[in-house]
Amino acid sequence: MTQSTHEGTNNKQVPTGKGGEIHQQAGGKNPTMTTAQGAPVADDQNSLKAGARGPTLLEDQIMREKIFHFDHERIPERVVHARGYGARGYFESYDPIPELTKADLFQRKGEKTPAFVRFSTVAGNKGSFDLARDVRGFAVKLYTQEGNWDIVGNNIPVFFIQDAMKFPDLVHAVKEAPDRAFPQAQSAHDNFWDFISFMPEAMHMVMWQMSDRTIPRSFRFMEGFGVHTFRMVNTEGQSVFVKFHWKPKLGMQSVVWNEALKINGADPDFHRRDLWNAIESGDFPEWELGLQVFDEDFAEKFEFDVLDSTKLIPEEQVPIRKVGRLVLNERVDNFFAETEQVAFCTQNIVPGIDFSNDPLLQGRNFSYLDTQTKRLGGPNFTHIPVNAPKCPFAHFQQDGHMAMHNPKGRANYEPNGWGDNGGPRADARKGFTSVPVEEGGVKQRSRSETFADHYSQARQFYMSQTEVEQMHLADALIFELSKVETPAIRVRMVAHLLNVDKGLAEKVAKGLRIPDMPAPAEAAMPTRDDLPVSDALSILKNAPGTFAGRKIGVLMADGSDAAIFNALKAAAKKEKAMLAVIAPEIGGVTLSDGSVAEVQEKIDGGPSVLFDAVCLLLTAEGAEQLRAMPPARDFVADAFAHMKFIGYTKASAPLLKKAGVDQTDGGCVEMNAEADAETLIQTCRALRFWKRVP
Ligand code: HDE
Repeated sequence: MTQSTHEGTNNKQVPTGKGGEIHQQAGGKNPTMTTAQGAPVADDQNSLKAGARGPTLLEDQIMREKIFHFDHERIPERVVHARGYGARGYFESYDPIPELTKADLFQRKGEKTPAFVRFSTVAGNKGSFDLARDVRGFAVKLYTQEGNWDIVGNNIPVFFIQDAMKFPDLVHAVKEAPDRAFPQAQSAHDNFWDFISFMPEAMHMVMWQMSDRTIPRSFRFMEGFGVHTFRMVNTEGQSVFVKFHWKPKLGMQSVVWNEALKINGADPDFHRRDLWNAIESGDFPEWELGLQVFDEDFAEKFEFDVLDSTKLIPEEQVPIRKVGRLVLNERVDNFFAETEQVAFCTQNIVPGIDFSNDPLLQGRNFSYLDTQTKRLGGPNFTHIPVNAPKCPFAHFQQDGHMAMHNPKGRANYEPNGWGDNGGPRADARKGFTSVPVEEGGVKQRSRSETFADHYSQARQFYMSQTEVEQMHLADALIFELSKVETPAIRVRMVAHLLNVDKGLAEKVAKGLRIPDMPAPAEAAMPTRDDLPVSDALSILKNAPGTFAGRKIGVLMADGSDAAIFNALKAAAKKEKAMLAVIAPEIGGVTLSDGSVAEVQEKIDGGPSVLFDAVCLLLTAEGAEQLRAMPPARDFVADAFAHMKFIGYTKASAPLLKKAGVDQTDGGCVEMNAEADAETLIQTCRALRFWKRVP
């Protein structure tokens, strides 16, 4: 029998053979280096040779072991969501819901359940850049007292396809083309749009994908969704349907596309660095868990099929009930041990939670277990600390590659007659039972007719966006389709857009210079025009009204005003925002009072795209010095073009002018005195000065 309590997620302890007892890995500051077998090493610099200039000897067991291990360091990257970043934390229940579910983590107010979260992009390889226009994975592992529950979600509440059978095609289409192995980490290419143009069911997701949701400012500022309809069941056996939502405490925020392109060059690790730094500085990212709960009656009445993952239920129709919060408060000790080896499986549910018949979910329940076996090398990936439950577990599974928890005693089967030594027994009262739904039907390969409306919610999403967001969405489509080399694909996409919104289709057609408007794509059902606007679908309509968690970049040079700088630092701190100094050299700037301010970025490496707002705190000499530097001009020009709030001293005018900002506007705050620091930070609460949009 394998029975254990979990030993924690850090990997400092390694098991040895005899009896499975644990020996500490050598600790201390500078322990004697050993081989993997524990033999002390005398020389780690030179291999064993026959003479100083002679051939290296095969006998050198130490070098052979070292290189052998290095040769085997890589494991296959995830087939999708390869690039990701994880952190530890906890879920805290603050509104127990025993009436809805018997899931143990929801029973007691204030109880904390350990969690591991991994955010990811989908299409790019492990080494790709963070600001790809892409869906973000939002996968949460909750180590409950009744087993691990994985909510393997995305930052978008719907998906491209309705049936898991199409997933390999979707992924093949979006990833690099097999012949040329490019483009990397992007959907702006022929294969992707060719596939999509034949998949009307993808149009709702395409609206989300082309919106600013796919270029989040950071993981901390995005929502998460379980996507599928799940079930919850209480101790009485009563069951309801549920959809899971994660709502970021700091509100949502995205970058603009031109910014994203530049961030990828300036800091390809922008998102992972942001998460690492936030946790390191004690500014722990936080989300609330919201539930949309509904019953069979609602499911019957709802305009769309709740089993169709290309549809959502507007929050206005089924309001969200917040039941707890997720806090990320610990970085991993080792990226590979935890973030790379964490194995999320949609099949990991606990008593009180159950699946629905969503065909996408059903397919995923096979895929995740299967893929972990390949990726992590065998069936024992649950023995890896990050994947092991933190509650007691007991079963008769045994052996296999790298088995760490091995049976003790004689019993490894049941039923057995070994009494108290006979090991675990199933418990019908406590154990997982499926909701006893009656199912039946003719075996068939088909798509339910209730899945047939492909355009109505796409339209509802588009109509629910602000004017700025609609413009971004149209621009994104034009950008992506401009990268498509085959004109017929562009035309097919415009034909679909005609079923979403005529105005949108016309804008895109104009942006692509399509001379003749095609006929609308053939639709299984006409687009509904009566779905009400849902404000919850917009980012900008839900502006957080705070600059907390954001970062202001202050451009300075020798002589910059010390009093204003100190006031700005204080105002940012009060707002719980961050501040970075950018200067011509990294070694510091001497301020007006002779003090020296630390510099975080040299101007070449700290473009304004890395900050949410900027301030030009310059004297006339400083402005003159920076005016001559192209990166300083880009710093200002980009901040202005990206609708950022800009603080500036009057003396900065020559730099502003050189950067093409002839006229300041309502998004620019003049910095004459200390009090202006507070004004600037308060102004930044609006995050962008959208009125500047041309
Ligand atoms: Fe995934 N998906 N997926 N997916 N997915 C994987 O599992 C798959 C889908 C999602 O940080 C893989 O461990 C199929 C929807 C996330 O480790 C793989 C289908 C949603 C992650 C897989 C879907 C997701 C994955 C690749 C269609 C949002 C990263 C590596 C039926 C609800 C988890 C791995 C992490 C990863 C299969 C569709 C989210 C191959 C077959 C819908 C967040 O198993």
